[in-house]
Amino acid sequence: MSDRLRELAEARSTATATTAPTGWEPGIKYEPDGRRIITMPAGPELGDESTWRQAVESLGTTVPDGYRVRLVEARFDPAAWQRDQQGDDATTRPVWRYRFVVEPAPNQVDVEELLRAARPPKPVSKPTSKAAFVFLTGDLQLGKPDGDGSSGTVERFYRSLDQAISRFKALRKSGHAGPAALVFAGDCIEGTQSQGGRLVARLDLTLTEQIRVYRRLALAEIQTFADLTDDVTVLAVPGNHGEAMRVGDIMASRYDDSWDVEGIVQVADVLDAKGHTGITWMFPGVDELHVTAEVAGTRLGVLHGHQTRGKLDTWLASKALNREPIGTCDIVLSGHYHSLRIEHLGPVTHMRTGSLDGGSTWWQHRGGLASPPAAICFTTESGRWNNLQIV
Ligand SMILES: [Mn+2]
Repeated sequence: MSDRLRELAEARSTATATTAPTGWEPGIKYEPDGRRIITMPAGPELGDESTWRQAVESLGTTVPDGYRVRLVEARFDPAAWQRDQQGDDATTRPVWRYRFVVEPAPNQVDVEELLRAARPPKPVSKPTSKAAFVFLTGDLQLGKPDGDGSSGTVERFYRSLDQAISRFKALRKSGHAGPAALVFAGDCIEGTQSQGGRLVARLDLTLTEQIRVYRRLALAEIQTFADLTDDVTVLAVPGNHGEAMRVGDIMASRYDDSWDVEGIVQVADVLDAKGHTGITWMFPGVDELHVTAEVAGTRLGVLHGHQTRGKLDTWLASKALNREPIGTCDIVLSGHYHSLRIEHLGPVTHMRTGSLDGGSTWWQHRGGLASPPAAICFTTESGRWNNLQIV
């Protein structure tokens, strides 16, 4: 690299083109929009992108923070007249001419960046308890502007996550928790499909921004727990707001075609690529809306809740009658209604998380009550639960 740099510096300081084709006169042109077009003097061939900046700066211009150097044109001249030093005879030799633009760098948000944010697994100490710590969040509706909007939602999520992590650390230390189950109960983004698409006029994040923020929040959560225990199960289900496509305000795709799930699948892919092969990922099957998993000997069922139309008990009874696994769960976890509920339905415990969004202006105008935000954590083993905390 230093050789390359020296070569570049020398070329800039000693070689001066005696003639330049029209339009290739060396110089810096300042554009009204802040960009600079830089036409380099003839010189040797430049290397990759890393050499462009030095080449441009050798002309005495600087590349400000947040700007990039982009190559816009290169031209090879096989027999240009060159004079190496003042007073020397000019000779012909092959040269390159380059034109660069110095311009604001776009905000690059891509999988590469996500991969850099993701870390390989760390060694963790052996758990002292078989009981699993469960952390349930839902209804972030990222992109929804109501109340303090998406920025408030992100603050609330991190506050709940921090409390959950502190709780998990304390329970682990005191021998009351080992594995972790992280549950995403749906409606994590506001989406663009609900309410006949009318909500797009109010969004404070675009659809891709909603998904990007969601997957980064999920990455922060899952990675933090994966740093603390080598036994992590992640469960995610579709909500109504996460539906990928509606036509005429009715779901027009498969039931599993959901951004609520896809956001977590993206995190799964990234963490897999980073070597986190020990995480168990539980997503609904084809055309399914709910998921079940056995965690520490407890049968957990997760659904968003919109499919029950407010009658979870009869919905579960039908599932039991139909001999579907969620009808025989010990604990059922849900969201959707934006208000906390913990209830016994016979032998089953139903825990419904509150929302983490900024409230609902629509609901309040209808005379609805605004419940406090909430996420839930508890421990479970062999069908029973303990250590419930609202965070
Ligand atoms: Mn919902």
